[in-house]
Order: sequence, then C-alpha cells, then structure tokens
Amino acid sequence: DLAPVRRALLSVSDKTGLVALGEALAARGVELLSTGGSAKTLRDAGLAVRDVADVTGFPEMMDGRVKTLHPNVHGGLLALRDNKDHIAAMDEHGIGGIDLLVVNLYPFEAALARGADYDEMIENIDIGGPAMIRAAAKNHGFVTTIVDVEDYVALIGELETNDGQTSYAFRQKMAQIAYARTGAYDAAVSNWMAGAIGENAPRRRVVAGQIKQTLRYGENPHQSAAFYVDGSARPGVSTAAQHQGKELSYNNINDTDAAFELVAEFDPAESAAVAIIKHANPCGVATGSTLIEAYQKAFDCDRTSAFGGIVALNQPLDAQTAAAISEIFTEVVIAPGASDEAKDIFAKKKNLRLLTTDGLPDVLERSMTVRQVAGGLLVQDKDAGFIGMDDLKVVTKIAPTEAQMRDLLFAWKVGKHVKSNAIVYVKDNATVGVGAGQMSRVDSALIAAKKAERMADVLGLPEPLTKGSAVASDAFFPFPDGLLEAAAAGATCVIQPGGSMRDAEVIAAADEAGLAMVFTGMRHFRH
Ligand code: 93A
Repeated sequence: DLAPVRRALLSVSDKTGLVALGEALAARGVELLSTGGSAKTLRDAGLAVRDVADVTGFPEMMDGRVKTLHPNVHGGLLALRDNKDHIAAMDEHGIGGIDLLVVNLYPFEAALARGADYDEMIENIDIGGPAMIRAAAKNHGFVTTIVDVEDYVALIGELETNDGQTSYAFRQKMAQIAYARTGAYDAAVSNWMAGAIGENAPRRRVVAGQIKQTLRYGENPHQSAAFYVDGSARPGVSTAAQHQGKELSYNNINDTDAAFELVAEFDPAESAAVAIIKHANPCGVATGSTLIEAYQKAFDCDRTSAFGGIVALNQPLDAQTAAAISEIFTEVVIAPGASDEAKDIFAKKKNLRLLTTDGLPDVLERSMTVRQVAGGLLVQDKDAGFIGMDDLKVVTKIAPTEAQMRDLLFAWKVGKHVKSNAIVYVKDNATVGVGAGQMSRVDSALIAAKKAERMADVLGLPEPLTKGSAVASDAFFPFPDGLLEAAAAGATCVIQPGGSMRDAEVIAAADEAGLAMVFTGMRHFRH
C-alpha cells in the first residue's frame, strides 16, 4: 500500500508554505520539479529545482496558458507503476514518474470576489492545474495529490511516519479532496458565466460552493456542519467582516442571513430600518427617521423573543443604537458599516458579534435557493417578487387610506420573510404582531394577536397595538375565519394575494367587518 515519493511537481498560485514544503521534501531527497513562479520562489530560498520546461522540452508559452500540458508531465502522473506496458512506454519516451503533485489553482474565486472584468476572469481559468490534479488523483494507487495548503502538514507527517512513502488511505483521501476542488472550481466558472450572460434557469446552474469554514456543529451539537460560499461578492453574512465575538454558529449564520435579507427590503435612503430575528423569523421590524427610533419600535413588537436575537440594520450602526442594543443579550448585529464609537460600545460586550458589510444585498437580484430532500436537491429562483402600490387591487367597498396603504405594503414586505403560514400586523411602520410557521392560518393570526396583548401588558398600554393595524397574509385566506380573527384583534385593513375559490365569501366578510382589503396577485410562501 505504501508508495515512495521520489519526484514531486509543485505548481502553486498561492505560495503560502511552499518554501517550507520544498525544504521538507528536499531534506528527504525528493527531486523537485516546478513551474515558473513556483520554481523561482523555491530557488530564491536556495532549493534545487528542475523547471517543468526542461522536462517537457517546451518553454512555458502563450502567457503561461501552456506550461504543463505535455505527455512528459501527464504520462508521469498517469502511468501505472505496476503495469509492464506503462513502464515500457515510459522507458520508450523518456518519461519520468511523478509521485507527488502539489497544485493550487489560479485564484478564480478571488478574482470573482473582487469583481474582476470579463477578460481577467477568463485569464484566471486554470486549465493545466485541474488537468494535472485530475490525472494524479485518478492514479492515486501510486500518486499523491495535494490541492490545499492546509494539507501540507499532513503530507509531511505522512512521509515521516512511512519513511518517505505515503499510504494508500492517505492518497485516496487526498484524491477525494482533489476532485472536490476541481468540481467546485468548474462550478464557480460556470456560475460566473451564467451571471455574465444572464442565464438564470436553475437547470442550467451548478449547485456547488467552496468551503469557507468548518463549523463547530450544525443546528444541534450532535450534527457536524460546514459553511460553503459561492464566491460571489454579494454583501451578506458570507462576505461580512467580523469585528468581535466568537465564531458564528450554523444557526447564527442562518439567522443573520434572514435578518439582513429582510432589512434590505427597506431603502436606506428613505428611512432607517431594523429587523430582529429569532429562529429565522422576525420578532420585530420597524423603520424610522433614525436607527434608534427604528430599533425601539422593532424591540417593542416582542421584547420577550428579542432576547438572544439577531439584529440587522439597513444603515451603518451608530453609537446610540449600539448602546440600546447592548442593553439586552444579542447574539449578532449586522449592518452596512459601524461608527468607531459604536464599535467601542460593543467592545465591552465580549460575546456579541458585530458584522459589517460593504452595502446591502440587492433584494431584486436573480439568484437561486437550494434545499435538500432525501436523494435530491430542490433548486428554485430566489423569491425576488416585488409588489408596489400600482400592483394592488382594492376589493372591498372601502379603500385603504394612504397611511393604511403604507402599513399594508410594509406588512407585505415583512410577510415575505416570515415562515408560512405568515400573518403580520403592522402599525405606523412597525410590526406589532408576527404569527409564523403555523399549520393553520387562523392560528398564526391568533398567536400574533396574543403576542400583541402580552406586549401591551409589558409596555403598560391600554390596548394592544394591533388595534387599528394593517395585516398581511402571505397566501390567500381559504376561509373567512383567519381574516375574522385579524379583525377581532383590531386590524382595519388587509393585504393578501387573493385567488381562493372562496374569495367572494372572504371579501363579503371583510365588507361586513368594515375592513379595507387589497389583493396583490402574488404569494410569498416561505418554508
Ligand atoms: O495556464 S494554465 O492553465 N496552463 C498550464 O499548462 C498550467 N500548468 C500549471 N495554468 C497552469 N498551471 C497553473 O499555474 C497551476 O495550477 C498554478 O496555479 C499556477 C502556478 O504557476 P507559477 O508556478 O508560474 O506561479
């Protein structure tokens, strides 16, 4: 099972750890072959290196597009060392075996992240690297393939343990990692091209990502987990800078994403907006002329649930808001920037994570969502549905007032981010009751109203804030019952998709209850 490492080919874009690796290999008497820049780095460190150009008999040409694509390289990687014919072919053509391949690819994903132009992206598509990786990994019966700087240590350990050889188990494990890398690499290329040419059909896209982080655990401590990124420069939890606090957990990442996507629905040029999230559902969303005003209003929707929540802002965090947020235990705060004073205030809260981004996610951007089912993946366009004033159809005898219209559209925006069945009560640009994830729409309406009653007690209000509120339902009311519960809670106007068999019955009930109701013609299920 042990295979000797006598000759190695090192060709890496990321030169991190290259010299140390080269030294460790040279110390074991391994002959080093290398390409242009890698060879230079090794030579500069005083190591003896043979140029690949010397092995192929061809200079590196066409701006490096052709350097290792040659039978003297690929034959050396692919030849079966226990096959007489293969050995004879090597002898006949003067091909020397390559026992170890160390490659990391042109930094295509990094170019993507910095928004490089088309031509630069094309030049960053590595051809020779993946070809060698796939060849060496195929021949893992004899050849060791290393594609990740982080595996250099394991490689050296392996050679030490086995006296200059590698075990089959190690080579097999590294081959598996190698194909994961080339697979993800080509997926990144394809998905970049899809974006460049406007190809959005999920069936044309590749579901793949690059690992960003191994997580301590998944949704629960007995589940292992990892965070993969698609390499796009989209502002959000995958690209945010973390200023303090311990590592984000699986649930933190999921909730932070939900929070930031929701708050991005509100244009920062129009108003400050704050969303507080628990278990991927909002427990308070509000806009205001300042962040602190929006935060207080959002917090007052459901103070109980806000404990241990995730807070997202649509404007850079300021000191006053930071001070208010630090008054209760908050897991994560994400914002498109933060002032130095705000950072100083948070610095006293060691467990609070502060994330900042370069802007907000584009909620109208066409992208895809992926969910796993047993034996498959469900892929769809992201819900970028948008409803404006002009899309609404008034279906009741009375029409909403301008203020009601504003609250209805606010509730509708929030409802898109609440797990179905979603019922959202809004008053004066703030949620005052959120009912999420119930199997019955009536229950969502009731739960949201109950929460509002409890908050009225907490805040010492004479009546719940649902009195005189606007209510949104993410999908149509199949019967009048849910609508009537909302009316009983004090809602005076309703926004919903419409489209039920019993719309006429529901509209009649709304008229009888004196409600104003509008139809959107669009549904926002979220599961
Ligand atoms: O342009 S390539 O696709 N053509 C090749 O033949 C080739 N061989 C290795 N890129 C190629 N490489 C890549 O060059 C490697 O994958 C590695 O990323 C990089 C190392 O180049 P250097 O050693 O000159 O820095």
